[in-house]
Amino acid sequence: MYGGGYIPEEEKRKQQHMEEDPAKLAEFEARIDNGEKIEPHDWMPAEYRKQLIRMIEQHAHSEIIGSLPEGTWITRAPSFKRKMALIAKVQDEIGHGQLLYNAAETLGKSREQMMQDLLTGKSKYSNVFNYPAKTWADVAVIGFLIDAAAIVNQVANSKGSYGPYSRALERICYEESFHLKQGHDAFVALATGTESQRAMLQDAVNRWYRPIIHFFGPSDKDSVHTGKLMRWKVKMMTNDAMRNQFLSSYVPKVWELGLSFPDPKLHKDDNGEWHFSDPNWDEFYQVIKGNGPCNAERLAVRSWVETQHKWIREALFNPNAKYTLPLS
Ligand code: BYC
Repeated sequence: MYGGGYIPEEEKRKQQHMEEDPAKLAEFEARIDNGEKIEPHDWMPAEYRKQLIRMIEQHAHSEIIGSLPEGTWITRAPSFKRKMALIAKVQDEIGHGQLLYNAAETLGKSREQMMQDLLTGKSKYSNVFNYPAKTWADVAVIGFLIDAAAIVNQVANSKGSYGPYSRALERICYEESFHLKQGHDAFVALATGTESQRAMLQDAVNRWYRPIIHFFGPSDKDSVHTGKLMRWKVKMMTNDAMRNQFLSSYVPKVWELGLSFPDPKLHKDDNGEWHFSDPNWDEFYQVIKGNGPCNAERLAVRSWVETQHKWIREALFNPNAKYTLPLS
């Protein structure tokens, strides 16, 4: 349903051979215009395949790297209830990575290659996970505002044309809605707590504001892929439209709690469009190139896990392995 199979080499060659065929391309685009889903064995242009692999792979990496900032707070959660919720959430995020790697694999790139490209820095993942989670309030901001931003993006992408990606996202969005509730609950608890809890939360909101603005990608005029991706319904909203939807839904909720954003220019005009100060796109490009505050640490952790668990993968994939049957 979500994927989980490779396209045979012969099939891939056949598809690549046919992709120059204008009649095939017209037929493909007519299916997209018609709102049909494209499935792994259907003909698709090589560029559509390439773009999907890029985006789904980045998304999968974001889920597993994204679990690290919150994951470091499991042992330090302020109560048993919060600890249980956080464990479940982090586990869900890893599951999302699993679903998305499956979906990307249906397009012909192996999981081993994807992991390799993550570790060597060839593949990107979301900018936001390269910032530190310094206090418990950061966990509340991630769970509320980053998950909210992710939902805006993922609900839009789930309506897209590639079957395995859109089905995986539908399921992911159900789970993300729970994450958002737990993030909101933790956020409200701090916002309505003691003076020092409110100050801790305000500090976290101040630090995450810019990375969240960056989360939706460069402004439409600087976006490289949006045009093509929207034509083929891989992306269903532009970066600016998603950012605007997020700001409309969530800025008022933060303001209602008496908190602020560190941007005097942040406001909505009469046409419903949000305006904000220049969010320093140089910082964004530095972070996604690997030069953010935590990029090296995130990849070092992932790399350590990959090495530590090598023996498990080898054991699982060893065709000569003898398995011990359970005794009862
Ligand atoms: N971070 O042409 P553009 C989660 C790159 S995890 C890094 O506009 P596009 C969660 C972009 O890749 C959910 N890079 O790109 C998990 C491109 O570079 P390349 C994460 C970014 O694809 C755990 C260049 O900038 N969500 O929620 O049209 C705990 C030009 O951009 C970013 C996804 O992954 C970024 N933020 O649109 C809690 C969603 N933005 O590849 C929560 C899937 C842009 O040419 N992805 N770049 O070298 C998408 O929907 C789209 O790829 C984007 C960007 C809207 C992000």
